[in-house]
Amino acid sequence: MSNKRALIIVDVQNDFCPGGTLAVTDGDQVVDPINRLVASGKFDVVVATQDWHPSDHGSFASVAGEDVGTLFKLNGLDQVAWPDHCVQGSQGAALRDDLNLDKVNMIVRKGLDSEVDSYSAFFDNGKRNATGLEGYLRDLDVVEVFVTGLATDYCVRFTAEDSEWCGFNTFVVKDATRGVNLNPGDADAALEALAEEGVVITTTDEILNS
Ligand code: VGL
Ligand code: ZN
Repeated sequence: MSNKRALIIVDVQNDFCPGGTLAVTDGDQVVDPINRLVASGKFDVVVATQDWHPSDHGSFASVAGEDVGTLFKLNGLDQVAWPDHCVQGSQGAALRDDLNLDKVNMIVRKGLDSEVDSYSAFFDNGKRNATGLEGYLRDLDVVEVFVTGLATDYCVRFTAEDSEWCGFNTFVVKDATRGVNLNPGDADAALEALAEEGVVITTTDEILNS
């Protein structure tokens, strides 16, 4: 069985880029390295994810009656109150149109259940439901998973942690991610935590030159 490699492009959506409702600083800067990775031919499988919320999603500050950025409990789970973002079918939820989607094999939509947030491409935040991505990658004999996209401190982090938990050899491509940084340093702290958990932090150049 060969060591297949998957590239996961997390939530490179308009709302997480400058001009969006939950804009990540320089979020659009991940597109170029991701396109270079896609074009490199070094990945057997390419998966893109979309945060895909109903307009009454429980993580929205407007729905929860909380101020944006505050921490509250959503069905027993810690939850940050976010601005409305990535509402199903909206322009904000669309993938960036400069992202090269030609080689994308599968698109995972997550966060559809109003009652629970879903940062990871694999499971919701309570690990109650799976998206099917784990089985999809296993069926294709994927061994290595490379995670890119937005945001380092939320969906990239949770996706990488779950990938590692599923037993895939997991990498985060640092320069192909950007963080929300609700608190200064959150993105760097996320990368440090991931490294301690066994995720390899790498760069686009390192991959392209290997
Ligand atoms: C994300 C906050 C809320 C992300 C999604 O893609 O990192 N962050 N929903
Ligand atoms: Zn969301």
